[in-house]
Formats: sequence, structure tokens, C-alpha cells
Amino acid sequence: MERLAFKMYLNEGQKEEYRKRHNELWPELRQLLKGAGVSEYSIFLDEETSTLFAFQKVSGDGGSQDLGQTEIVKKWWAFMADLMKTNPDNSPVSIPLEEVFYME
Ligand code: RM4
Repeated sequence: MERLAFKMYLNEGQKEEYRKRHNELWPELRQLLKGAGVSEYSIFLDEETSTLFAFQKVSGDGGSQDLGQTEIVKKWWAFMADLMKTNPDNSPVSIPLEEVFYME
């Protein structure tokens, strides 16, 4: 099981809508993520910079951001695009982060 983290960018003032949509995560997306080996997936917000910090454990050969070729993730990214900084294909701008400390 590996740990990975990345940052994304939320549009100003969209915290509550972002939280709401994730509280209502589509069951088929949850199932896809779990099936791809993603677990303990959390996202934190730094309101000062409107930066989202995502953490997840992965048991497969990739994480949530590597599932962009699936129809469900494409649909989810299009659904979320109005809240986030995105690439032309609606994928959220995602910057991998380096782990510099870990305590069991
Ligand atoms: C995030 C972003 C990620 C997705 C999670 C569920 O806002 O879209 O790519 O894995 O939601």
C-alpha cells in the first residue's frame, strides 16, 4: 500500500458547494475508486490560498487522478469543473506532492 498526495485549486468562495458535492459522492465513483485500490482518501482545504490538499492510500498502480480515461471520472470532472481550476479536458489541475515525513 502506497501513500500519495497532490494539490488542486478551488475557485474562491466554493468551499460549501465543494463539500456538498463530495458529501453526495456518486456511488459509482466511490465504487470505481475502491475498485482501483484507492482508500483513506481525504481532501483538505487551505482557505488562505484556496488550495486543496488530497491524500490517499493506493494499492494498485495509480491513484484517483490516473482514472481520467473512465467515463465516470470524465463525467465527474465535467460536473466539478465550475468549482475548480481545470485543464482544457475538465480534469482538475493536480500537482503531485512529495512526502517528506511519515510516522506509522
Ligand atoms: C475531486 C477531484 C478528484 C476526485 C475527487 C473524488 O474534487 O475531482 O479527481 O477523485 O473529487
